[in-house]
Amino acid sequence: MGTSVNQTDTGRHDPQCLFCRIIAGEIPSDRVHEDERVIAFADLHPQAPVHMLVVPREHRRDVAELAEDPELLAHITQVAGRIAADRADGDFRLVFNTGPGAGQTVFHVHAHVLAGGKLAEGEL
Ligand code: D5M
Repeated sequence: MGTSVNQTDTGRHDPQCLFCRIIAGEIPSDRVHEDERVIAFADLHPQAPVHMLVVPREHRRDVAELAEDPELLAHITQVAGRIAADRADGDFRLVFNTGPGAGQTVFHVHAHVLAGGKLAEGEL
């Protein structure tokens, strides 16, 4: 109902969301992969030699919400593996910060793909 352009509630696109704006091409990013369901781009503050974010095109808040679409979640893990194989030795760490207490700062779900060296344990 209504004509609001803010479609957060539909789970599709939020014009206020940083990653929705990157997906729409309104904010530049260093894209390394894109397909019908996800895009992947370089993290602005890399924590590893290879640090990419895999982001579904549809706006969903976090991985708990993403779990409603297991195929999409599986697709994200496959894209992450391909990035690690193409850009590093195939080993990778996949991190979904979920909630402010866990360090999530952008509330459009994204998988951090960290690869390209011996990864230290600790905070992302
Ligand atoms: O991760 C959010 C991540 O998003 C954090 O590692 C920085 C990154 N970031 C923020 N702005 C940009 C832009 N414009 N391009 C690329 N990467 C960006 P979180 O898990 O939510 O803390």
